[in-house]
Amino acid sequence: MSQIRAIVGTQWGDEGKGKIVDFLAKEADVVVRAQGGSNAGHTIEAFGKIFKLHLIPSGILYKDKINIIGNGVVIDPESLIEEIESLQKEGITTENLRISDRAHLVMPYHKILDEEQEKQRGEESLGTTKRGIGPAYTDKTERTNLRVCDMLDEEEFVQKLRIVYERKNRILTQVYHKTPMKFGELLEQFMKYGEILKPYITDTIKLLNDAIKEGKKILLEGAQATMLDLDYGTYPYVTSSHPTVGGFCIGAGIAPKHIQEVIGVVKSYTTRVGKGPFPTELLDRVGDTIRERGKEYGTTTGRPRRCGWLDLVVVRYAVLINGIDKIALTKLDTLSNLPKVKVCVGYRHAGKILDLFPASLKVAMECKPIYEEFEGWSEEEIKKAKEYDQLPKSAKKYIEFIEKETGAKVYLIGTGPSREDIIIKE
Ligand code: 2SA
Ligand code: GDP
Ligand code: MG
Repeated sequence: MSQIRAIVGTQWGDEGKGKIVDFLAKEADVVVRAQGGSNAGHTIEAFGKIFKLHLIPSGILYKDKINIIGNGVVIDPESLIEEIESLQKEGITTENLRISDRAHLVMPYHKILDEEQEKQRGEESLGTTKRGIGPAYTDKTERTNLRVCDMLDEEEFVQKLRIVYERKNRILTQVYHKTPMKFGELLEQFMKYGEILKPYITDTIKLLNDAIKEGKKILLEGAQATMLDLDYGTYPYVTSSHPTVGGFCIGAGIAPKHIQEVIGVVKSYTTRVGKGPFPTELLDRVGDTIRERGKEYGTTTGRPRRCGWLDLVVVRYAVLINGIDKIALTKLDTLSNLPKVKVCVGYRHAGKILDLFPASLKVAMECKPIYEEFEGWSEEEIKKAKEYDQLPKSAKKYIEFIEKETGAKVYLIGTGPSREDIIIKE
């Protein structure tokens, strides 16, 4: 029987999913990205190098694993080709990469629109990555977007581009005062991308379902996270895809019944890049210390990430929505050397206690976290530990508290950025 595991972000992203997927990929045959686009930034430290992946799944460092960019991903071919070339320069083969013929394209105008819409929102901007994600998914749901398969058929591409071209140019020139795009140039550019990417493009739904029939081990790699989900996140401060397990089924083309295990990636504290409510945010020296120690800067944009205490209201909510069985707890080392470590267990709002995340942004902004306090631990103690029992008592207390509060068992513990810095808790 095939084994499918989903790896999902439980907070606002950047929990360390890339590192966890790379670790678990050792035992897998196929790794799949199912949503998002080049807004994602997944970091893996291996062979003494740092790899920053955006569209390519985090199993790519193993040459014997198939890596699929699924139908639910929005692909900016320019960014993908750049990523392929930069991996090849590092000696990583991309022959094992497959791209869904059904995936949607991020067009140059999507990137311009993302940037311009953000500018137009002014104070109300969402803090997007400006990678064209929102406008591309908007066109997908509007049913006017171009897809990967269209790049392989000039006639189809011309016909579909013609439908949107005039209108996009009107918006670009009349609303945003940009220079108009040239039809011929766009066409030539995308035919070239199609030529370069052709060897990778295939029906990944068939590929994946054949792999399931053959009993292969498959990892579904989430990008962004539950609190950025279009439905479950802090709307409108969310991304335009579904970075939750339901979204992975749609975006990969597999039936939910095939998923056996869901692993939620939880950072030992919380970060958020971009705007929106963040009840446990630390706007003081402790927040700055965590940012510097954890190198909390956007992997794609370099933006400083907002930092705060671990919020178990958020993690509990993610456990519920995704059916999380096990937790991969990352960056325990980053939280070292603090005298006290706090964890939010509930919110106080209008005389009530909330233990799940509220729908209303206004309510979320007004929530006051209720904290439990823990003794800290030293980095030296964390770095020395190679097994669970060797971790300092205070850190074990922290971990077991997370298990008790969320109902999910901690399975992996990150003790540093490198591939080897990981403890398996049986
Ligand atoms: P978008 O660009 O439309 O998806 O932005 C909408 C919101 O989603 C957030 N978002 C992210 N949050 C955390 N990490 C992401 N990836 C990069 C990273 C981000 C970076 O790994 O660091 O480099 O800045 C990611 N992608 C999207 C985004 O901040 C908006 O709040
Ligand atoms: P992702 O988007 O969830 O894959 O996370 P990012 O790669 O954007 O951000 C996580 C950052 O933390 C990366 O720089 C990782 O190399 C790093 N990281 C992951 N796990 C650990 C850990 O356990 N300890 C430390 N110190 N760094 C980690
Ligand atoms: Mg990231």
